[in-house]
This record gives sequence, structure tokens and C-alpha cells, in this order.
Amino acid sequence: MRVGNACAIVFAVLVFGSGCSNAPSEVTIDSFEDPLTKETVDYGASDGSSLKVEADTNIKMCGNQSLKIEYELKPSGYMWIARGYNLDVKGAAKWEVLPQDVKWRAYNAVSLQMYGTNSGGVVAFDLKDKDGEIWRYIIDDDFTGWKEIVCPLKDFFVRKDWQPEKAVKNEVMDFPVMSFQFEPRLPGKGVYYFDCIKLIRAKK
Ligand SMILES: [Ca+2]
Repeated sequence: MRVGNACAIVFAVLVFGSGCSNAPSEVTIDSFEDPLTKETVDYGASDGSSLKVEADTNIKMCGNQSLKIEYELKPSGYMWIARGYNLDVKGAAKWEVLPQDVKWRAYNAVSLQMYGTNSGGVVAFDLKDKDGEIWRYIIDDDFTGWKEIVCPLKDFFVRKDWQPEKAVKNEVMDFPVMSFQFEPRLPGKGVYYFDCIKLIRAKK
């Protein structure tokens, strides 16, 4: 074997080892254990729609509390509830791990717990990447109570309805992801709870 080949193999083992074997099988991004207020959650709604965000200590899945969202959405209105980094609300940077410390390529899905109400509505779950581009996954509220929702990264699509002005819109999910957000999409009133936002290795 030539020295060059041997080096290539050693290099490959090192890269593979650091990318996969040494990364934990899952990593918790956020389980909403802080006080949840206007200072720690970046949220809001368009005129006429309303939103109440708080911690709930009764209905929860990870730790002592979950993120509770109580909303009233008008037709053609919008709202958002976000946590992470580079948001307008700087105190929302309260993940359990820093974005740059996560080996994003070692995982293929985001898992989250959602408390559904079988409303027939949909909730958009967005990831904002390193350069501000927003990726969307749609969750159907077709169940009651807690359910683990597995969102494969390959099934996120670039939002076409809106992107931040300064986003680098290259249609590549550039790591690290810096924030996530929820957006209830069904007009009317509703309540949702979310908990246990994790990166996982889902079975293909
Ligand atoms: Ca929690």
C-alpha cells in the first residue's frame, strides 16, 4: 500500500469517527425549562390575531415544563413563536446546547413532542439556517394528546411565502441551524403544547 492511500484511510477513519461514532445518538436542543416570557421567547402575531405564550408545568414531557401556545388566528393573519440565536429577542438564545457545538451532519431528523387537539389544522415548524434562510416542515394536528413528531431534515422545504431580507437564499440548509419556530396555520382559536426538541438519527 502506498503511503498516500494509508494516509487517506487514516483520514477517513478520523473524519468518520468524529462525525458519527463519537456524536451522541441524540441531542436535546430545547425542552423549555426557563421562565417563558417576552424576554425568552421571540413571538408575535399580525394585527387582529393574538397569541399567549407561557410555560406549563402540568402538561409536559421533558423536565418540569412545556411551551404552551394559546392563539387566535384571523384568516390571512400570521404568527410566530421562536427560540434560538440571531433573533430579535436576544434572551431567546436559551438552547441547551450552542448551535456551533452540535455535529449537525451526524443527525438526519428533528424530533419534537407536540400535544395535539385533533383540530384538523396544521402547524408549521421552521428551522432558520446559518445564513437566515427559513426551512419549513408541516405538522398535521390529527391526533389527541402527546405525540412524538419526527421531522426528517430532507423533508424540510424552503419557504416560498416569506424569507428574511438578509437571508442567503441558496436553497441549501447551511449548518449550524440557529433557531426554530412554530406557526399555527389554521384560522380560529387553539391551544398547543410543545416539548423535547431534539436532533436524532431516525431510521430511514
Ligand atoms: Ca420541558
